[in-house]
Amino acid sequence: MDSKISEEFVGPRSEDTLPASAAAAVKVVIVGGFGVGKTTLVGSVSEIRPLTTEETMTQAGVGVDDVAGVERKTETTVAMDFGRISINEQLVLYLFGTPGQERFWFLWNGLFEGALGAVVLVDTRRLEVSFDVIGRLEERGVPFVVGINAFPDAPVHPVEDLRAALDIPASVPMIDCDARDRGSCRDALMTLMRYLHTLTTSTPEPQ
Ligand SMILES: Nc1nc2c(ncn2[C@@H]2O[C@H](COP(=O)(O)OP(=O)(O)O)[C@@H](O)[C@H]2O)c(=O)[nH]1
Ligand SMILES: [Mg+2]
Repeated sequence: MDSKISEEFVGPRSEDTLPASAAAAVKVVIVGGFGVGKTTLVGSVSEIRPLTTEETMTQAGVGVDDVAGVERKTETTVAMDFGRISINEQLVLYLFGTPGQERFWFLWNGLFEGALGAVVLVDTRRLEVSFDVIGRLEERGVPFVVGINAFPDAPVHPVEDLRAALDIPASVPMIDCDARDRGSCRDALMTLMRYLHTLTTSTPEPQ
């Protein structure tokens, strides 16, 4: 990442400066259907002012974006969210939130380039909005973990029921996650990092 570019985006804040010890930068993508909390998550954990391309939803989205269950949502992400979090002195994650709406899927190619993994956010009131996104990650072979975002009026299901409903393999971590809570989002990202680590250290299945 060109630091000059991010300075332009975020302005001169002292925490924008990466520690000299930062040795590894990892790209992580935050995905999920419309209104599941992607922009909220990036905003909660980012140590730089997140870049977001949130726009007031216009008439153009009427009948195209499914707002059932998120009627109070008045803004939508038109291109992406971008943030940064330092996991420790050496490891920095760059977070890219991708729009869930199908009409933005052409952006996926660019956004997934070089990404090591993804966090899929789901809203238990509307699981179906994340189905397609999960299918696309599986097609591309992008490793992911699932964050079950806690909306107050959302039905609580045992995680194994959610796993079955979303058809998520037993090996893929599923965790509770409150997109508004920094610690909770950080835990979700740590779960992804640990999962990626197990994938690189586990022996491949015999062919
Ligand atoms: N109660 C609650 N509301 C949330 C949570 N995450 C997001 N929201 C709200 O849900 C709406 C959609 O979130 P947003 O981050 O814009 O979704 P996106 O379309 O996935 O980027 C916003 O009004 C958020 O304030 C959460 O964990 N709990
Ligand atoms: Mg958004």
